[in-house]
Amino acid sequence: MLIERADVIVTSPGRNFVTLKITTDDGVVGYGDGTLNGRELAVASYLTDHVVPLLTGRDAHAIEDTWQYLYRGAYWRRGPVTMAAIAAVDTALWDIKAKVAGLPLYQLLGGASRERCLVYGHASGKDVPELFDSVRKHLDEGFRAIRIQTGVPGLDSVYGVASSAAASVGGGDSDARYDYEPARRAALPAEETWDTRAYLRHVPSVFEAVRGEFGEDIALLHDAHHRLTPIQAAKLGKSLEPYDLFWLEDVTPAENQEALRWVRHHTTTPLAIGEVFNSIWDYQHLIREQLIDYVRSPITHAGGITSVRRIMDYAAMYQIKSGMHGPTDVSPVGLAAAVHLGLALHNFGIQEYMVHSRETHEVFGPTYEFARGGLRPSEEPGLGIHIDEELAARYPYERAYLPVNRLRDGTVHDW
Ligand code: KDG
Ligand code: MG
Repeated sequence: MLIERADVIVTSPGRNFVTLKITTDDGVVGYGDGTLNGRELAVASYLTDHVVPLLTGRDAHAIEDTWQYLYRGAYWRRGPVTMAAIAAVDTALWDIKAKVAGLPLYQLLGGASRERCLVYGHASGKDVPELFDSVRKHLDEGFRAIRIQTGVPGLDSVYGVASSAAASVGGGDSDARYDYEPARRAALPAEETWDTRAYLRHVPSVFEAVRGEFGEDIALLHDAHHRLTPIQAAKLGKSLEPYDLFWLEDVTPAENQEALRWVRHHTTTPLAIGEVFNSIWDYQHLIREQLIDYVRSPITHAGGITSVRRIMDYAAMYQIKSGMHGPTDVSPVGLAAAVHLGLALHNFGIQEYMVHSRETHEVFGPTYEFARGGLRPSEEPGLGIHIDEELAARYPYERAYLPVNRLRDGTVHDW
């Protein structure tokens, strides 16, 4: 079975997505997600100009060979654009293989290791009362694990905390949403002021309040968005120990793997990192030295199912689990792939789940199902995605960016 054609679909139903559609000479269609938030058109061009011309006529079943051909053949190793493009091809080929086999994809990855994938939702609020409303809404919907982010006294806005304006960018049900939309549509990125000392003073009191109100059972998570130095991160981890977090995420800038060693020496709060990583090499020391507890790389940004499964097999040797990135900028195609792999992985930990807008669901037609705090893929062959291309074409790309953080003196800061 040969690849007959590959087409790149760029659509923006509330936010931008890049999807690769591969069609075989037998007429089987597979989809892969290559969305890179704020840099979408770079992946679209990489695919259209440099990858699609190489795919025509290749064996659609030769997934590993195609992965190696695109990775090694590029000469230039790794990088988010390359790895998102390879991810799109790899995922689409797995979708095709499963459709040809007549099986849901997770069956080809080893079959189900659990009934469903535990997910965490995003609760946030400008202040503690608003945060409590958001936590209650998540509990009512059945979430058993919740990420907690709040505004910080003295700061006008904090990334990761929904304001009604930011939430509405996600489209659809703006006033019902307590999560946030990572990118904002605009010609330039928004700029926000950041103050680490104010943040470090405030966060432990928020977790104390949440545990006091909602008890010990819910799994609580927190994302520090790479903003801290190792010693600040160590201090935060220690100060949160009484509140028994499921994980503390991205405490220091991810590119400095050494930093995690310092954090690890000071705190028993579990650590998660890697949503900005795109290959197994980024985890070489973190995993072998057991400096983290959860791997955050999603299928969409780290070379697809083939390579994320490799990372997770390596992690399994050290009891490290998956915690794949799943914001709204990972499309329903990427989330479907994550849920199939997550269902099969022995060392699955948790899956991030920010619910996509109604418009996004209408375009992508995902068939995974949320119930009892977890996601489960449907039993249909392949990934379980049904893209309405006519509808997709009605949502043209719109420029959108993640915000930039500046310290009070104007210096650009990690966000
Ligand atoms: O595109 C980047 C966002 O998706 C990211 O900032 C969200 O940190 C994030 C998370 O954990 O979902
Ligand atoms: Mg994060």
